[in-house]
Amino acid sequence: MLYPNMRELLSERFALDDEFASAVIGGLSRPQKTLPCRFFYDARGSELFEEITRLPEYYPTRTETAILKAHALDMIDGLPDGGVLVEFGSGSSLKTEILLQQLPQLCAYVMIDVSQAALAGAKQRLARRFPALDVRPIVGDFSFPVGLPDDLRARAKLGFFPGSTIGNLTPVEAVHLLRVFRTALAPHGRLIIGADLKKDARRLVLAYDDRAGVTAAFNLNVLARINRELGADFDLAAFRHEAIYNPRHGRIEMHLVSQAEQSVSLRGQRFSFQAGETIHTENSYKYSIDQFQQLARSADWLAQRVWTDDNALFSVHELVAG
Ligand code: AVJ
Repeated sequence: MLYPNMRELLSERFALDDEFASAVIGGLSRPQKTLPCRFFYDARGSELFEEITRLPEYYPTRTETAILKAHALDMIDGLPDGGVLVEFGSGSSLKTEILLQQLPQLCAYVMIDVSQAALAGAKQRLARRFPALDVRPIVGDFSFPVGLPDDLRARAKLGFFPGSTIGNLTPVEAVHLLRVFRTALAPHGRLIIGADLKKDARRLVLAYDDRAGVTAAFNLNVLARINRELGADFDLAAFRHEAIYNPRHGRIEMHLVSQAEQSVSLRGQRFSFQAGETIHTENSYKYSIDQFQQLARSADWLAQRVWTDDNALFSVHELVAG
């Protein structure tokens, strides 16, 4: 069957360009300039993110991986033999292997990602490691309702959404996404989802403003991408990375701060910056366990078990469709 999704249908280069261009122009036209954080992940940006996950200051990836390793058996005990594991935004599927190791009777692993290349690479690696596993890649944006393959639709399903990617969304958007997942996993779906925990603001800021400057390079890279792909003339040296904790919203915000009064041209339009004006490039919401369980309830999920590390840095939640 055909999986209806925008990116597959619009995979012509010009159409993707158009989506990128209109999002950038729209974002830079607002009073508080913004850029959607999904545009960080071009080839260079994905490389820089991989580097971030290995930084001493960036605790989420290694902490979540340790939680998954310690509790994988518990996490998958709700999935009967012949069930389906569905991962939203699977990327390289590295964390998934921790669960797959414990799932010998799995019927299929459905991996959904916008990157055809990432899916192909992951499929190859999984074929070697788990030769009996039925791997079903779906190229698509997981934030649109995803139709699962017909033959798997009636199977028991366990969703997997690690990485605290949910934190990039506002709470309203997060509730919407959790509803989309509930529909994709229906009936009787379960979801294992990672969420970064609230903690000391200094520790949070350091995780997003590392000493080696990798996160700064990651943030600035989006301007290089706009220059290259949309022909803009951002002077990268005239912008500075900034990460702040916004306690009112309970989120880390990343900004690019204009170091001088300047203007940038893009597709025949000029965008002016005052000295000190920022482009807001990312939010990363932090939830206490209670807050996250409440968010899940707002999307008609029942919060069941939750696993954390000894230092209460990160949480992995089990949600069951209510
Ligand atoms: C991929 C969304 C989990 O918010 O921590 C890391 C992205 N940005 N450093 C996060 C990110 C800057 C990351 N997520």
